[in-house]
Amino acid sequence: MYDEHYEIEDYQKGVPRWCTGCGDNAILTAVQRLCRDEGLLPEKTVFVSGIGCSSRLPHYMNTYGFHGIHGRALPVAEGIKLARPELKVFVNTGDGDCCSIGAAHWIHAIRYNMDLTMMLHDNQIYGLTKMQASPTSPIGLKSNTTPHGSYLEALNPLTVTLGVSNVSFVAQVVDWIPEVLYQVISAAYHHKGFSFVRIIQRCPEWLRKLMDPWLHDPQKVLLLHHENGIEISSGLARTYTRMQEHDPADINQAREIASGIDPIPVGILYRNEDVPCYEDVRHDPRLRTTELVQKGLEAELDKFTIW
Ligand SMILES: Cc1ncc(C[n+]2csc(CCOP(=O)(O)OP(=O)(O)O)c2C)c(N)n1
Ligand code: SF4
Ligand SMILES: [Mg+2]
Repeated sequence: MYDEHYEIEDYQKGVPRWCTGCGDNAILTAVQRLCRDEGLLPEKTVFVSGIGCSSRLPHYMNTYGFHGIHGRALPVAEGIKLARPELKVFVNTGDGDCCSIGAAHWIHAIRYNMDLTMMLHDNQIYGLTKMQASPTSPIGLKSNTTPHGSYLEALNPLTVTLGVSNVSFVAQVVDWIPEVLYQVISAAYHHKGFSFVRIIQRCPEWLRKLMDPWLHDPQKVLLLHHENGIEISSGLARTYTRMQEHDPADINQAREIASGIDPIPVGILYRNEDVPCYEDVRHDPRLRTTELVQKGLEAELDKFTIW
């Protein structure tokens, strides 16, 4: 007998086809590190995605995976979790995949609060289909569908998520601070319930300079710190001096922080461990006693009895 032990290479598969400098590479690295650190069994771990550059992530994981249908990653993941609650299920989705075609599934997934870790790779554009505006594109962005600049204010995925009943975990992070990226994904993984992590992800192919002001000026990042939040190392604190204490239990302050886009708030905005998970409510043993099942079956059969 021996303990199974996995190295990062054991979770790697293939050579990512993302462009050089694409933020998806940083997300993949953080995820593979998490799998190694948590000793996740590849045969008990599933990565589910929709369609988009970001949704290629399951191809690069040596675990189970489901590269699904555009916008439908969440219902697939929910089905997997409901049928096999012992599996660790992750969802990787893009801003088009989640906030546009998949928006209805996103809202209901928050309310169902199933134990899933969701990463929204938000590059503020449709990357795979070559640069169409997405719901999170900034107003005025010139793209193939908005040649004169987009007309609408961007949708804020954080405030939307924080506005839905049963929300239980919301965090935001940027792809270029790997230490925080890892910590936030790890906290999301450890949260029992639906954890929503918005990752501001650079797309150097179509929006090469979009995030440059934030990338080059650490003052444009607001680090959220608290004893129940992420740990801020001395190295991080030297570079990112703009900080705010925020208790992730405080939903009102979370909503206020979430509406800020400059500086970008980074860290855990909200966490509530007490929200029930749908899979637990649904599998409530009190609802499925032998007597109740037998009574139900007899009632059904009685409908066909000829007296
Ligand atoms: C039903 C359907 N409609 C449209 C498409 C075309 N399509 C593929 S990916 C995509 C958008 C991807 O954008 P996003 O989710 O932001 O992912 P990214 O490529 O930026 O990571 C679209 C519109 C499709 N594959 N299926
Ligand atoms: S097009 Fe953008 S999102 Fe897609 S792989 Fe290239 S850099 Fe990444
Ligand atoms: Mg996108």
